[in-house]
Formats: sequence, C-alpha cells, structure tokens
Amino acid sequence: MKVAVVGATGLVGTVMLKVLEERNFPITELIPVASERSVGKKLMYKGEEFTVVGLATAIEMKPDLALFSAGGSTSTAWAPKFAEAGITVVDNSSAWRMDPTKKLVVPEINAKELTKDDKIIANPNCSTIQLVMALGPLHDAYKIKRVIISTYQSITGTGVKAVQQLENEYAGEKGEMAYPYPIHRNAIPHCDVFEANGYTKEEMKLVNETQKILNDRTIAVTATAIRIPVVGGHSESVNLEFERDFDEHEVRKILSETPGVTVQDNPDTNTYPMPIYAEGKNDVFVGRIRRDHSREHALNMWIVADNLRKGAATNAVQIGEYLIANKLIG
Ligand code: A2P
Ligand code: 11C
Repeated sequence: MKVAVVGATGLVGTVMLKVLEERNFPITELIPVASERSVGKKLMYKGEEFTVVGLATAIEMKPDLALFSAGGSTSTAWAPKFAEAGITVVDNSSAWRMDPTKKLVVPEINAKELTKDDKIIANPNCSTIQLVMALGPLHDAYKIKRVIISTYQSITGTGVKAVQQLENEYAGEKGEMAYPYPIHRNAIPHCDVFEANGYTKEEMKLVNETQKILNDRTIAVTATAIRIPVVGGHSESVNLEFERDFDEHEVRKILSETPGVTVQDNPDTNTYPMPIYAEGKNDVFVGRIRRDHSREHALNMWIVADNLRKGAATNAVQIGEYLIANKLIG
C-alpha cells in the first residue's frame, strides 16, 4: 500500500506517522506531504529518511490512500483532486464531515457504512470521537434521548501556535497569541469560532456529528466547550438521559466490553480517567459513572482521550485498516 500523509509536518501528521509505524500499517511507500515551505525537508519513518513533497507531486506518485490533516482549506481544494485520481482520502478536517454524500466514521461505531465507492471519508472532530465511543454502545442498549456535555479541551487541539503561547506564558515571555486571552491559569469558554446562534463551531460539531455518527437525529445534544491549559487529552463531563432504565453495573460491563474503551472507575482507589494518563494511548477512558438522581433514567460520566490519537490520528489510521481488511481499497 502506497500511503500519503498530507500535513506530515504538523501536530496531527506527526502522530499519524507514529501510529502508522506502531501499528505496522502495510506501507510499501510512504509519501509525506506538506506546504511548499516544507518541500525537500526530511522526515524519519521506521528508521528511514523520507523527503516531503508538495500536493501536486503527491498525486503524480499515485498513492492508494491519503491521510489528510492539513486544515480545511487544503482539504476542500485538494481532496477532490486526489479522489478523482482514484486515491482514497481519509480527511481529518471539518471540510466534508456534514456533507450528506460523505461518510463520517468512527470504525468501532459505524465502519460498516463504508463501501468501495467512498473516496473521501471524513474523520470526526476529536471531542466527538471520544464522546460517541462511549455513547454508541449505551444508545444500542438503552436509547439515548438527550446528551448534555461540557468539555475541558487540550491546547494541542488548536495546534502548534497554542502550545507555543502556553510555553511563552510559562516563561513570562511575549509572543504570538493563539487565543484572545492568556491560557496559563485560565479556562476559556471558547473553542473554534462563534456562530450566529451563540454557540461555538466546536459545540455545534458535537451536536451535528454525534447525530450523524449514531445515525439518529432524534438525540438531543447540547454542548459547552472550554479550553484549559492542559496537553495530553480532552476531558468531557457527560450527562445522559435514556429512554429505558439502566443498571449502573451493566453500564460498566457494556463499556468495559466495548473495543477501544477502557473503564477506569473506582472511587475507593481514586481511580478515574485523566489526561496525564490518556496521553499517548489509543483508547478512550471512561469513569465517574453514576446515576443522576435528579432525573429519571439519567446518568453522569467522565470521558478522557488523547485528542491527537483516538481523536485524530489513530481514528484515521483505523479507517485505513478497515478499508484494507475489508478489501475496499487497493
Ligand atoms: P507546513 O509544515 O509546511 O506548514 P498544524 O495543524 O500542526 O499547524 O499542521 C498543519 C499541517 O498542514 C502542516 O504539515 C502544514 O505544512 C500543512 N499545511 C498547511 N497548509 C498547507 C497547504 N496549503 N498545503 C499543504 N500542506 C499544508
Ligand atoms: C479543538 N476539536 O480541540 C478541535 C481541534 O474540527 O478537526 C480539531 C478541529 C477539527 O479545538
């Protein structure tokens, strides 16, 4: 399999290369792609050196699969050109997610929707991926009526500029600002841009993408997304209301039997998910599972995952693995 990684020099692209290597993805030729600024730069993969090329050159090299994480405008302009050349694109930007002709895929939940004809496949937003990993099996068991979610998001979701802002603030130095306010010692209730309805784009991604992936527009979702000075993962406080009643032990059992989910839930030993433990892991961690006594058939839980791994790179690579395993590519 010839594989192009578009945005190979970026935060997510770098993790994509790491995940491809760790999972021993069947690559015969790796094609790292970035902007014209980076063409000619060398990148290491499995101890070998590879040279970064531009987008047009990458198409000429005819990869079978292209993993895109180079921003929405690059995806909008270039993913269709790759697709026309017969290259299957897994796109990590928000460009194609809500396009009704494109699949939005978390392999554990809805990979079965994929066919050979899907040439541009959308990778969901990081905060949505970790949410639906826990919601999917519970929706099957008890049917979710409503979700209330508040996020505590890692600065790595914003990109290198945000990591630099926090480092500058730690060092007491001035520099370029990724956020409108300091992030050190702060919590900013503002992820991505504001929309006309008063919600941020990140909050609306949680609403719309969740309904699309779970294939149920009747699920009511409301979200508040907060940026906090953390790296390593996004955390989510989630309140669920089900159609049918549930048993807390059964909820834990269902989640612990879900591939890709690890339950960390024991108040006696102070066991619960945290970004410092999720960092570098591919799983989604769920804990603080408890009945919401203020409402019928309602449940609270806490979900943490590495936003650059399962929230981005790992999920994209898993889509590629599914395409290969099911002979939908190559
Ligand atoms: P480059 O390093 O050459 O700028 P991040 O999200 O961490 O900022 O990374 C963005 C990634 O997308 C980088 O690899 C970046 O390459 C790449 N990229 C940005 N703009 C373009 C573009 N117009 N064409 C191709 N790659 C791009
Ligand atoms: C964040 N969720 O943490 C974003 C990052 O739509 O893919 C990824 C943005 C996206 O701010």
